Amino acid sequence: MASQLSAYVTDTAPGRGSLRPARSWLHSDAPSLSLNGLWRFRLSPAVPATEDLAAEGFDDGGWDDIPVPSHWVLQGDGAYGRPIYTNVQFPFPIDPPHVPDENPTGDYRRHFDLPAGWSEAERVLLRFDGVESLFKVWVNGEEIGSASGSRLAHEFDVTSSVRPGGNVVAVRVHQWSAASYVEDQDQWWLPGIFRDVTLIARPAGGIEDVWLRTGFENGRGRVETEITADAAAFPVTFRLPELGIEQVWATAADVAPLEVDGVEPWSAEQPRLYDVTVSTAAESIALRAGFRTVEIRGDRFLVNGRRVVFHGVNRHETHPERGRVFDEEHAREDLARMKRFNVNAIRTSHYPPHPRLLDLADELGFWVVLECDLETHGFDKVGWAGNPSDDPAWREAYLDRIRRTVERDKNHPSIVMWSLGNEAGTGGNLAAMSAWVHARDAGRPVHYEGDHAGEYTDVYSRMYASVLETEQIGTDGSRRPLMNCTPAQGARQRTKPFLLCEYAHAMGNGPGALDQYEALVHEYPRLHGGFVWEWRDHGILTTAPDGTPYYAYGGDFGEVVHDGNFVMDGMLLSNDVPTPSLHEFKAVVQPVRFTFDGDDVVISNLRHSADTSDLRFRWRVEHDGTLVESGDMEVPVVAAGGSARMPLPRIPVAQDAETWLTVDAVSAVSTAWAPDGHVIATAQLDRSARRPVPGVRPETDWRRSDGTLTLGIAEFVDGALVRLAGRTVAGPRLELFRAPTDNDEGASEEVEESDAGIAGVSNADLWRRDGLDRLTTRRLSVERTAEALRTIDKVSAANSALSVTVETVWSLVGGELELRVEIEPSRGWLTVWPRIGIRFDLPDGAAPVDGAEWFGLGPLESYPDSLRAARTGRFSSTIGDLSVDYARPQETGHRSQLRELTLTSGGADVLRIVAFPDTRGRRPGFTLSRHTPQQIPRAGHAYELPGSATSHLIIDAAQHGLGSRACGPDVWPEFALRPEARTIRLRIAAG
Ligand code: IPT
Repeated sequence: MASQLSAYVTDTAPGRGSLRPARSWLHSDAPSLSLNGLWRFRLSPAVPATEDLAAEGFDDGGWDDIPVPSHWVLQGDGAYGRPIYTNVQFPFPIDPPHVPDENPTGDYRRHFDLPAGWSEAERVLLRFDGVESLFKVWVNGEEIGSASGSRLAHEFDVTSSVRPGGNVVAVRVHQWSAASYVEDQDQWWLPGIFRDVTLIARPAGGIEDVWLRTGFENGRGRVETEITADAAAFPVTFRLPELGIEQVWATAADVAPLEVDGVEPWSAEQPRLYDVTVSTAAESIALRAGFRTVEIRGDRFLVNGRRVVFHGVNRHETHPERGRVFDEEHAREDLARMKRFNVNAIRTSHYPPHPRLLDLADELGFWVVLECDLETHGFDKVGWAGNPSDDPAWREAYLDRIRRTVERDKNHPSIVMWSLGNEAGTGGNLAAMSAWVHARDAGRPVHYEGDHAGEYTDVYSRMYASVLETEQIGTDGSRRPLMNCTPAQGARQRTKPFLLCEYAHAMGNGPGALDQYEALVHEYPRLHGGFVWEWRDHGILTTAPDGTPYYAYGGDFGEVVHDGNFVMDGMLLSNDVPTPSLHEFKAVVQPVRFTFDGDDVVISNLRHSADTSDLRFRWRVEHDGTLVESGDMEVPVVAAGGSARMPLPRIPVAQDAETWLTVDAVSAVSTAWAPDGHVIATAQLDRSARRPVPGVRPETDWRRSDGTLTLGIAEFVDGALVRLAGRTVAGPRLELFRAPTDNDEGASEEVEESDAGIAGVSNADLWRRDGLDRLTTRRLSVERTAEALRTIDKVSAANSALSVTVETVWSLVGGELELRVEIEPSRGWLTVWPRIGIRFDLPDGAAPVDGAEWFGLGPLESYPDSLRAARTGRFSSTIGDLSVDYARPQETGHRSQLRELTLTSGGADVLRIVAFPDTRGRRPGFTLSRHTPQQIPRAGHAYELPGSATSHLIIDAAQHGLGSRACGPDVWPEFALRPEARTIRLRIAAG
């Protein structure tokens, strides 16, 4: 018995028993019965020796109740084990196709009544839309069959096992199986029956399957209908009521393509759908047809004859409480949010989502790359030895997976490409999958990134290619061979459309350089954009020992092997809050662009096919961030790909303030995803009159001093600032450290472009090596004049001969307090620096500093390589809202290009700071936080940060860029901060 069990758990055969062939997930009027709900449940830590659950009269009274669909590790508060997160690593020994005896096994049982009238059904099917990872089914004690393919649908024929009245169904689910070797996606392992279970009555004379293959060419629609039904099911009627089409096909031989006049095409921008029914006397199927033709012409990927640019995201199915259990309302809101942030494409990484998601994608409008449930990444560890992708024993399993993928979702106009899977090496089984797709669906190309040499796929795809490499792919030059390709293979790849199936790793604070990638897409038409990795963090809501709720990542559930917070790499936090990177993405890919040219603005419509008739254009003028005038701009309708040159409104220019014009393109109509007035694109124009920066007053009569004095609102003791405007203050002290971002901690080999990093060593390690997080100070001198105080410090770290000289000059200038700090590194610093700043500590007195108002870039944080979402204006925020709750605490909150800052307490002004640009016009940024850069990295989660009674203000002359090195390229050289001399100059006044 035991050996039989283990054979079944480790068999690579995808299913056995009365499994039906894959077919579309259809909306039919044939009767069905949802078996979702409470089931009886028992978890065993290993595969039980018996199949006692199967017996009809088995007493499951001692079992628990569990909801279906769900993952058992997310139920019962730990009673059924905990989630495991690994990226590439297998959480079990690499011993394919075997899995350990310690194989958590969930037994499920439930009763159901066969609805009256079902005895007339020709067939009764039992459908599972998703079970992780291998399961076996019994009905009324009879073994029905087994299947694997966690994110794929399986239908069993249970006709001869069901009976009128009461029935019992039993399911045994194993967490691990041979299938786990080909389901090694970077995500939580979440076992259980996690999608719907449905009993389906199939009527005699029903429609087994239908496929509407639609096209749109030369202004005409076309639909080719493929019907799978018995001959006796005919006649079949095709109806498209909106266009008055009703076509009856008497026999299967009569089924013919229909040419449809007067249709509007489907696109991600204008997702025009037509209701269709396909019916026999016994059954009617409702479909929503979208007319579009997908085509590759040369190195162009076209839909309806026009080039598509993917402004896409990788979307996993993940929810902080439900895991991969689908929630339609949440998914719809998530997709609506994508639309609001200018996302136009989804790659379903790395498996088919719940089938309803594709209905939503059709309806809301996305270009979808639908990916098969396949990844064998863990074989990388053993040099891909034994990789199932090239092992004939696995061929049928691979083919079964792609058939189930394509057949289930083939009716969706949103799907414009099939993807064989992710990170599964390469091999004959992938080529066989591709051949199967080509034979089955000539209407959509095949994608698989791992086909580096382009032997069996239709598009060229890469992940995390640097900006330089991406540019090289766009050109025809063969100066540098393409990665993993011989020159000939590279030449072949360049004949195909290119896309980045993953880029811009959005882990923690970052990524940078989104705008650089976007610029390439418009320069090189072969480049078709890509899919940011990834849409959202996968945090699981749990509680800290003290009861504080938080979003868990790898290691938080005591996993034996795990990959930490690598699962927190989305543009959306686990609690649905968009991070600044999503705002940056929205700004970078905005489909309408503005170019200012003299007194004109050129408005370009970069959309695929929609004109601008759904938009209106607004403008406003601000003086130092205060609104002075606004209006609407009359813009003629601009066709897709076209542009219009419009005169700018008259701009009142202030002499004593900055003058900025802002133009917005906003929706003029409300849509399924945003109300009218929703901003889709923005640009700003600086029309400020030049104003000189006051010169530095030279001081000459410096004399040594004990440094205890008062200068206006500033009080000093022994050369150290102790109070400002009566409030206790410490500082300024040199701050070169930032709490390392996940990108700063990245140690990829890709550093050649930044020329400051070391391959395989993270910048954060170099900073810690150099002691940037533990700087100490030696005061060299304290001097004063009648109205000024000067200190000179040498700042350096233990066991380092490198240093920075800091000259600090406080002075009264016309009664106003001015601070000038000259920062000058010694020779010999080799790495980049995270920041060049000065820090003030403001301990909480009776009225703690708890907010800021500023004129500068905002409203969100920005960094040198992520500035596009930031605009110049006047903003305010509480101290808490200045920081982003990244899953692992790290650098956050930097606001660039500061002009004026007011620190507030309970809404009242406390200190006002004016920041001057330096002599090269560079402006500082600021950060106001409850924690220092040294405290933040000691916490693995926000709840671990100590309570703080101090506010810390850092004024940075400069910050290092963000880059994408957590998984991809380092910071682009232009935005990398090298040690250099800098000046910070501030005027400070009481609030
Ligand atoms: C890439 C994976 O395809 C994706 O699933 C995810 O793990 C991502 O990395 C990192 O978050 S593969 C990697 C080798 C680039």
